[in-house]
Amino acid sequence: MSRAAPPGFELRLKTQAAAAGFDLAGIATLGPPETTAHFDAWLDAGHHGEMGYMARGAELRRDARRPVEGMVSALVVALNYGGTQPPGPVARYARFADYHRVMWDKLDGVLTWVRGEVPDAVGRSFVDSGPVLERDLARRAGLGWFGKNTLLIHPKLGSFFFLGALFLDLELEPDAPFATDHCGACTRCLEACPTQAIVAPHVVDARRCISYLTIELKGDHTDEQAVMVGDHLFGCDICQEVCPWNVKFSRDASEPAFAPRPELTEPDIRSFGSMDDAAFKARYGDTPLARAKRAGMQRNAAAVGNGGGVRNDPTSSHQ
Ligand code: B12
Ligand code: SF4
Repeated sequence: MSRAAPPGFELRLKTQAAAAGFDLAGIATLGPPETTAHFDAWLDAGHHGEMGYMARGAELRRDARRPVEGMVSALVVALNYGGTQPPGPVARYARFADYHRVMWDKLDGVLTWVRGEVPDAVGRSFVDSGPVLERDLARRAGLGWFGKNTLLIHPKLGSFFFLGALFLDLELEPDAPFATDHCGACTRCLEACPTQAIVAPHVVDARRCISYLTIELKGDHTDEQAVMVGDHLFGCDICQEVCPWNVKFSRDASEPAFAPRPELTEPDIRSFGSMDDAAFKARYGDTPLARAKRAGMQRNAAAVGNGGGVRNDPTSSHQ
């Protein structure tokens, strides 16, 4: 059973989120996403590739009240991870320890505060971890618009941030959804993507996306996929790097846990070939690279080593 929150609770909740270090915070009412039709079309087109979990969790994603019974509102947050770093073979979000724990700990801290205010309140944190269309929720909470590269963009922060949500069984006054779209006639991200993965504005075919090919795809690369990977070892930021909103508004991360590690900013790509499981775990076990596992990283390193392609220089033709 959901219940009402005390007067003025919403503002104090967002103040707590800011105190926890989140850069953006807003409140949304849980319910069917406004973008369900886009999600369904994406699935129907097979754009999810081998990410079976996207199709399996589809029914839950079609209504944000379904993943956890009794939840009616969400505090939606964003945490900047720093778009100011130079390009490199590892995407910026993966150059430090895995972000999920950092976000969960902060959200847990906010939930502890909530329980101080409403003692029997129930909450559940989501960080890229559940069957939730996080960008839909974030736009509804007022955090930004859907860029044509599909990233959620905030007009004063760009898009180099993680999203997370604290679902609550409290009835909260929602913030106004982010109503405007600031992409205008720009198409830089579509043009810059070296694999043409943005098949239409707002639509990424994951099967062509370097991020998918180096992180989510299991098994070997086909020759064509190895060429598409180019010199990307893990993830890809090109469609964000070229975005004028990032060029102008990206800032250094203030979260100490997001300080880039040398072995991830300038990795020794050849070292992956001879690495055993124990060495991989010791070096990368607490980082996002663990998701691809040693075998996936060796596959990626081989694709890079074969000179699969030349990195697009996003600054050469678009600035
Ligand atoms: C699956 C997934 C991927 C897949 C598919 C990406 C994709 N575009 O769908 C792959 C592996 C390729 C991927 C890559 C990346 N990802 Co990812 N990913 C997800 C995940 C788990 C689900 C996304 C999803 O639901 N996709 C389905 C499609 C249909 O949804 P969508 O693209 O988000 O589109 C929504 C809207 O744009 C809108 N929409 C769709 N079509 C249209 C058309 C119009 C006209 C309009 C107006 C709207 C609209 O409706 C959709 C549904 O709400 C989310 C976490 C989560 N649970 O939400 C993280 C998430 C989206 N990823 C994230 C990140 C950081 C990345 C990378 C930058 C990582 C990297 N550096 O390599 C890249 C970016 C590549 C890109 N351009 O998307 C962040 C994005 C933060 C942000 N600022 O937006 C998220 C939110 C994780 C997090 N919690 O922080 N990702
Ligand atoms: S590069 Fe241009 S079109 Fe793409 S997301 Fe940024 S503003 Fe929108």
